[in-house]
Amino acid sequence: MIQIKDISAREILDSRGNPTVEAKMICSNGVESIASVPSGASTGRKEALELRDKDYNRYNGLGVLNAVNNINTIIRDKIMGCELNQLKIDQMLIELDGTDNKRRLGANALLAVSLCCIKALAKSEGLELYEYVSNGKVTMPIICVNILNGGMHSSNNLDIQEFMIVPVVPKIKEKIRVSSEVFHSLKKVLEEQGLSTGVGDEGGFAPNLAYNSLALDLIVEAIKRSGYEPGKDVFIALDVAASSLYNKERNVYKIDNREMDRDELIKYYEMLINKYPIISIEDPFEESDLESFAILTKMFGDKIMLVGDDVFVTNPKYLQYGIDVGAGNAVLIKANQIGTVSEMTRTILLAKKNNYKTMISHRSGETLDTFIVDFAVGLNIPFIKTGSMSRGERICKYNRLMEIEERLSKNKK
Ligand code: 2PG
Ligand code: MG
Repeated sequence: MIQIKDISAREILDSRGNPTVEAKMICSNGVESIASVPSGASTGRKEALELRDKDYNRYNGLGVLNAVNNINTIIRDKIMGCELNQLKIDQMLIELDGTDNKRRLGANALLAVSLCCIKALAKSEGLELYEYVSNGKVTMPIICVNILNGGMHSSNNLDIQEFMIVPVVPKIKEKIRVSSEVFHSLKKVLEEQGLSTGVGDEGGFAPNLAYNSLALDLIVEAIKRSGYEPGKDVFIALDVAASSLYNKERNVYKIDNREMDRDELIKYYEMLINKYPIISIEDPFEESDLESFAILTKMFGDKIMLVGDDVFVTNPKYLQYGIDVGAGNAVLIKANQIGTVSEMTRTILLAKKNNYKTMISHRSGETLDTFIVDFAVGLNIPFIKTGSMSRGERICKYNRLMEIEERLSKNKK
């Protein structure tokens, strides 16, 4: 039996320069593993709690010393000497925390430990992480590449948070090449129009534009300029992150400086879907409005993917509510929304059982940890979104995807 010999944590910085948790585990067989936890900006209200110190003398209150300390004391005391077993350790963490949203120890503390566990298990068997989590079958995912940033991920005037391109050429290497080419074409298109080519939190360009759908025109132009056909070689996916556009008092959404009620917003989506090669829309309504989400799914669910992020928060309970009323046909998977690998896996299984597609996702605040890529491949998650074709914390995921593809093709020979 492999035992956990030690676990320790430290405060590191994420890609926005904010503190986050890194943990290191040492096992009785000499295996060591390290994991770090990403952090969101447009978070769902029902996400597991990311424990922040709220000590405004440090990092504007965003320090994670309490979460780190929870690993170094409470969690360490509990799991030292325990069997290295994912389900058992995750269950122990959940019980040790004892709250419904991980607010005592922090989902950031729990996830760091849970990830160390699964990485240590893989290493102990001499396997890559994607091999370890796989049940024998592996799939290279379709990539959704966020080349234009708005919403809470940049300080420009775009309301829609993510404008992603989805190349459908075979092979990851080709998908990444096409994405990079379109990204660079988009830069030229923006430059020609005197628009900013500075990037947002996820590495996509973040220009001010006269209206949101102009972003789609520019992207279509960039796809064509790169020699590809929009709607054939390259499609478009959006994350509206509509909770951040919603005015609760007035029950309206604000897009292009215009207030829209639910029906107007549905018409707006209908226009976008008819005019542009859109294959996926994430969080089209604010996170508690399952009814509107279900209406949109009924209208367009057989044509495009309707992905729930803030509305389901990778939680089987909330996903089940959605399934019951037919809201969405896909779920975004973010491990830190729920806090442990086992719970994340449960959500994936529930989605698969109910024919909901899954898309694994980075967070807008990222680290160099590439675990989402290995989970995508090993758990056969058909879609991954992990940012733009710039910024090291995004690129390392694409490089890992190419590395895995190379490994898999060598294995076949
Ligand atoms: C999202 C994510 C990732 P954040 O809304 O899907 O792109 O953003 O990490 O800020 O929640
Ligand atoms: Mg989202």
